[in-house]
Parts: sequence; C-alpha cells; structure tokens
Amino acid sequence: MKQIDVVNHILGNRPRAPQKPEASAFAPSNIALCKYWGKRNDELNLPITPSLSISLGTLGTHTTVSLNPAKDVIILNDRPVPERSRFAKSAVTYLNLFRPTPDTFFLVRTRNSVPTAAGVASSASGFAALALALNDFFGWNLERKDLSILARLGSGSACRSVYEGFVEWHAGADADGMDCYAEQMEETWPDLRLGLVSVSTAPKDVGSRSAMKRTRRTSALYESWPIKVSHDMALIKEAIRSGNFELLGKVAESNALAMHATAISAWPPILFWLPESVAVMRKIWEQREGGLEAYFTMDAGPNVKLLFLAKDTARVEAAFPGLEITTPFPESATAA
Ligand code: 2P0
Repeated sequence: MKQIDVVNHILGNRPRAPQKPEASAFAPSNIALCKYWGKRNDELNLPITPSLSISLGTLGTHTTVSLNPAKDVIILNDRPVPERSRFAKSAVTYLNLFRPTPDTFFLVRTRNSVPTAAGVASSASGFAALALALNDFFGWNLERKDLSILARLGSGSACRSVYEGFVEWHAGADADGMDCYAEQMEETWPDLRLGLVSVSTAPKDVGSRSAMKRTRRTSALYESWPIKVSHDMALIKEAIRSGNFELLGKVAESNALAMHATAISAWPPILFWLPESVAVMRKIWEQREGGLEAYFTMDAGPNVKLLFLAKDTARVEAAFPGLEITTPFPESATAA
C-alpha cells in the first residue's frame, strides 16, 4: 500500500481542484508523554505502539497555501527554503500527493511560533498545519480522524498535532493504516505547564526517523518497549483522568528514559544526550529531592522538557533560568 492509495481512499470523489485563492491553518506542536518509537510500516508511518501527547496551545505552525506558477516555493519564517534542503524536499514529496495535475505548483508560506532554540520538533505541527490548510484550500471538509491520517503520511507524530490538549494516537492493526489515527481526550489540565530547556540548537547526528529504525532493528531492549508502552499508556490515562500529577510526571519521565535506553543500546549506539542534558536531568532530581514537583521528558535530541504545575512556576524559573514556559491549555481553549 502506497501513500497515494491512502490519499485516494480518503479523498474519494472530493474536489481535486482548489476552491479558493488561498487557505490558512494553525496546528500546535506536541510533546509525547508516552513516546512513539518504532514503525510497523515505514511508507505509511504506522507505529508499533500507541502514544499519547500534549499539544502546546498557541505554540506551533501557521501555514498558508496557494498556487504558484512553474514550481513549488516553500517560505519558512519569511525566507524561501532552498529547493535542495531536506525541509523543502519533504514538503514537495508531500504536496505530490495532492497535486491536481503534474504541472500545478504550490506556494506554501509557513511560520513557526515555536522558538527554534526551544528544541521542539516542527515537523509534527508543520505537516498537521499543511494537511489542515490543504483541506480548506480544496474544500474537502474531512473529519479530524481523516485529517489525522493525512497528516501522519507527512510525519508520524503530525497525526497528533491536528488536535489540542491531550491526544492519543491509536496504533491500529490494519495494513492500510485506516485504523491508525489520533483522537483528542476530553480532559483538560489548565494548571499544567511545560518548560523548554534549550541545551543545543545544533542539527542532530541522527534524525528520529533513522534512529527509530536502527533501534528497532538492532537493540535487544526494543522487545521490551511495547510492554513498557502498554503499561505507561494505562497509567498516564489514569493520571490525566484523576488529576494525579505525580503519577503523570513519573510515568512520562520513566517512559522517556526507557525510549532513550533502547536507542543507547542500538548498534551503532544512538545517544541523544549532551553533558548539559545530563546536568539538567540531575538538577531536576536534586530539585525533586528538595520538594519541587517537576519531572522531565526528552525526545530525539539533547533538549529537556520540564513538566510542572502553575503553582511552582517561580521555583522552576529560579532553578532553570531562561527556560521557555508554555501553557498547553490557554484560557481560550479551556473556557468551555
Ligand atoms: C514522539 N518522536 O512521540 C517521538 C519521541 C521522537 C521521539 O515522534 O518518521 O518525526 O516522521 O514518523 O514523527 C519524532 O518522529 O517521525 C517523534 P516520522 P517523527 O514525539
């Protein structure tokens, strides 16, 4: 099954020509509390396990799509992206799935409200915003589940970024991935805060796509990962439902460390941490000993994300000067 077959299945006889001159959309970034790590299908980005994330409120990607003569042009934060860059190539490959004719081209203007120094992946919010903008541009009126599937074709974790708040990505079992999509959980947690501690903005040695592949193929620890995830998914859901922050923090931190353990035990080994990452982890443990309720999670890079509650903001800021604090449930989103 190819990506284009999934697109054709979802779009059916919906319009393939633009219905308006341009369309815009926003999608939030997301941070996984229970990680996506390993695929059962590389072409369709179908994961081996489910995962669960929190969207970052107003931090994410704004994207506007229109048509362009002669070639695709991708503008990121007001600057044209070089055609040969990995960023432009992956966007063009994705746009190929939706081109009305081979000689129809797109202008994609995209802007990240996530500070690039924060170490939050923009591919998830980027592909989610692009899928949402295309839905409006072509007038497809797709439901979120289908938009989640289309976003997944760009980048697995993008399927979680078509929603706000807590989001569960179902792993599914079908070969075509039609049962592999994300859904928003009902619960909100207005006091929850996420702090981004930037350790390095240098490009990674190994991207998450190849890292998860290598880990799955070579790490003896990988066979324990699905078992860990099934426990952690249940515990995180319980923590969210009961508002048990200690449980949420413990499980999220333990899940991230388990993911990193599988990567470290791959061959060649994949160690995303820098000495400064370890220093931040140790500092959190030290602070926790001192009574601060703060936990961390880390993704496929050296930066550290802190989980804490609004009441502890001043203490966290004092311990980690310069960290970027985000509010996953801003007032407007939680008013209802
Ligand atoms: C996550 N990561 O759950 C995990 C934790 C990185 C570490 O989702 O190949 O960019 O495009 O499906 O979505 C990053 O992986 O990978 C990721 P692809 P993606 O957030």
